[in-house]
Amino acid sequence: MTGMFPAKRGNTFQCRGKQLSFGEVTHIMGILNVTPDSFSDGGDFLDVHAAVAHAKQMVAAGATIIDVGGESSRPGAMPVSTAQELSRVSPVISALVSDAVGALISVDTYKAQVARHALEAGAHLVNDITALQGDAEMATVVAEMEAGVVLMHMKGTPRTMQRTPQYDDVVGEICTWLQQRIQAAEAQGIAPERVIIDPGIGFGKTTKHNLEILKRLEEYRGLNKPILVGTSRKSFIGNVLDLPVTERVEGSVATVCWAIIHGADIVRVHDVQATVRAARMIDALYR
Ligand code: 7PM
Repeated sequence: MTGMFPAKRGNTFQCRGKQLSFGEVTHIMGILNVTPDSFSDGGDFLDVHAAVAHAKQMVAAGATIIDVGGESSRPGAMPVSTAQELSRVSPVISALVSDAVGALISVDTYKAQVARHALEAGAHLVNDITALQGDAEMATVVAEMEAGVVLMHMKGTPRTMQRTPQYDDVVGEICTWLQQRIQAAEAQGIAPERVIIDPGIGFGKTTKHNLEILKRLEEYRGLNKPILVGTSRKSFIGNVLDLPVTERVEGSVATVCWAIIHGADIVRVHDVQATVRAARMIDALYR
């Protein structure tokens, strides 16, 4: 087994009265986008019931974390206001909490005020694609609320990140960067056991970079934090397979299987049922 590192067993992530243990199984984070329906014209039409139903379906299929997001981090996407983002995510988080859906609830935001309200409404962790650098107050909010945090690597901003990203050593540079972000988080009072790391597949990386990150994923184990990987339906899969976003389920599942064997603890996905079935099988073979 040298060179391969199954997640350290018995490591427990604790936040806001909930816990997740790593090493025994792969945790599936289901993506719940609560951006307005593209069929509604102009106004912020949000179907809270549909979002909650989708979350419940993902939990029934085996997701243990639901990642609720109100702003698209799509390359080139325009930012939305704090008020707008909150009006999208709050009702959904409140409904998931009051329905005791069971999964941990993650809020996908880099805005401290959105995070604070979401955590007050009952969310457990913050998925911050800026790794606490998008808002000076975010670290304080996470620390004070005793929430978990995902520190994701991104080169540039969602608007600019895909303009010819360059690295000398993509894996080494991301490792060093994540180490610095872990230190900064802990220095700002976030408990070490509430930190999750993520190499940020697709965020300022070419297809070649994304493949290299996955090939050498075990190098991130040295940082001693649970590793989250988000490959689901991303364009590097489309580039390898020459398939549109609607046809990337198998490619996505393949990357999840690979990622588990190379050290992922959590995978962030759209297609929960297919991913859970594949992950349970790889867990049985590998862990
Ligand atoms: C267009 C491109 C739309 C990319 C949406 C995306 C990650 C994430 C996203 C990830 C963590 C998506 C992405 N990706 N958060 N948020 N890790 N922690 O496919 O890889 O949802 S946005």
